Amino acid sequence: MLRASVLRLLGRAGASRVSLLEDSGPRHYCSGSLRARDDACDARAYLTTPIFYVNAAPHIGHLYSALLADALCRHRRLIVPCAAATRFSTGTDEHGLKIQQAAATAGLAPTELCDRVSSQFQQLFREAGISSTDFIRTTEVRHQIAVQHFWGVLKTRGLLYKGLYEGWYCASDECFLPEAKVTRQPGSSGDSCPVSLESGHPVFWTKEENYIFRLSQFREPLQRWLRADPRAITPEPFHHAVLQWLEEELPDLSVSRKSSHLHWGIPVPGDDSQTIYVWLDALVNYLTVIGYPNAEFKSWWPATSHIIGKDILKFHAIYWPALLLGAGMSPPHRIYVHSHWTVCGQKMSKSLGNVVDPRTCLDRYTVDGFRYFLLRQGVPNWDCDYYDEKVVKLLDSELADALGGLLNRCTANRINPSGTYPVFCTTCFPSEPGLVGPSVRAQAEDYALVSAVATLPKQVTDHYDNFQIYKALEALSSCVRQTNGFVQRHAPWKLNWENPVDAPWLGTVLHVALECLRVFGTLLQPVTPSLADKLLSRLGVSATERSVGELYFLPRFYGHPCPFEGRKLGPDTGLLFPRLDQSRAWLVKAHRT
Ligand code: ME8
Repeated sequence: MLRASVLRLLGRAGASRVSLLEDSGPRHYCSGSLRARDDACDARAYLTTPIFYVNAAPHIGHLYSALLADALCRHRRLIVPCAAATRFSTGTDEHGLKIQQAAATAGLAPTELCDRVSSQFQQLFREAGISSTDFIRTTEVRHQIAVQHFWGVLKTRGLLYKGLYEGWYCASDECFLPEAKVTRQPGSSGDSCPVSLESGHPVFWTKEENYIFRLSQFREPLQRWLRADPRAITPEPFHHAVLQWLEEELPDLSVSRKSSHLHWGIPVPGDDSQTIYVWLDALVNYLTVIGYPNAEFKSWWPATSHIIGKDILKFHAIYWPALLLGAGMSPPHRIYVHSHWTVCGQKMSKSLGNVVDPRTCLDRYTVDGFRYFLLRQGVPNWDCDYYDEKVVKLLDSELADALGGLLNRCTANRINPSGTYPVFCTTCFPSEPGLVGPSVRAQAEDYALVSAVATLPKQVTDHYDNFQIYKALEALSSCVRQTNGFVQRHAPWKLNWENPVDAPWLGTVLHVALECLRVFGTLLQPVTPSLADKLLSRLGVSATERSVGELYFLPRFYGHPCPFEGRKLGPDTGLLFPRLDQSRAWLVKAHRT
């Protein structure tokens, strides 16, 4: 049996199955058993990031998209532990006028530029622990086959015609713009230059004969799709925005360019004088990865979730579903949309020279530290601002002090000399709140802590489901604070193992805190995989005991045996996360330069 809420998270396949999280047994049990691996393998989900342009090196915005997808994917794997059930693709978008021009400016052949920058993306994602199963480059032969096949299907279905296209084109955004979306800005020589109202990038007038897709036919089908599935585009404000766009007229879309202007792309089948529009080419990558046009792709489509930035919403929420419908296929299951990172209040751009290099950040803050920062601070609904001090402050307070400090308090030799998971005493901490007696030591706040941590896995899953990973981390961080409060309240360092009155309660306090840490470690795996591994290994939690299905928080409280009780802790491998503010020489230096 699988949890419906979880299946809903990332894929349509299997979504009708029964939920264990929702129908689990004891109230505080965060999960039931999740052992039906064959079933799990049937519940397929396919996650994608955008494929990134290779005109410039990756920045933190690209890494953020990949991290969101990675965290969703890793969280899903915690719940559906069958490796074959989840597919996760990323890649590079290598064709089009933008790349053709960037290569010319750099004095490189387009293939050289593509190889160089694509490998920078691959290296960054490897270093950042992005657990993708596929990396696609649109210059691969398999992709050309898929795009030309897809084109052929549209053609056969009568959805492409030749016509004269006249209008504005923005090479930076690779899109056509109506007059209403163009404004004027003073250029370098004082003359007025037409630019895109949305992106501010220059546009130029184009007039040529192209192939045109009958996009206008799809306005109503798109409206029906979105109205029938209010979560198709998540979070909701983006869903709403797309429906608003669909209120307006939807003109047909030019889907090819003259090869004499654009040679760097995939030729239109049977007409070498035209090159396929780069967005049609790019969007089909999602099908290429899963084997299209071979029938195998049907086992992953449409159980697909696209993770994208808000800048490319129109392409994914209007053009792509319309193209799919045109080709006789379903729209993707979900489109998860996030906003942008700005830097010190400004849009990140090469010309402003404020692009933040993600590899420097991974070096400075560690892979886990920077992953945690981006996912904890990034809010999909709004733009977020980046500056170095914010990273240091967050990581020092939440990872080094709160979480690392808590682990240290419960495992340090001085307080836990036997180096074990101590025994939980049901007399000191009875499952019934409000009991009084000479041995009862638990207080009302302690019951509140148990309840908060018991419900945390479900809360976290719900936040992932709603693409609000930062809220999952906020809830987790609040539970860490509560657990520190619990330890502080009972001051185990003032209790004595030698004293028969103190000892059962001392063991219980440590047991509860270690149980909380086990939940935190398990739930942090999608965000900070190495740190979570270090934490769980220190607690003596084996590799097979780390899925959400194996959590069983504080079973002794509910009258069940606890497999950890009395178990030796794992080896002490040093601080969980060393404070950063001690080693801030680079930060001070960075500000002086
Ligand atoms: O648009 N903050 O590629 P691209 C957060 N090739 N995320 C950001 C960001 C920022 N400041 N800047 C970029 C393309 N991103 C096309 C996509 S998909 C079939 C083709 C992220 O290199 C975000 O995900 O311009 C955004 O949508 C994407 O990078 C755009 O990357």
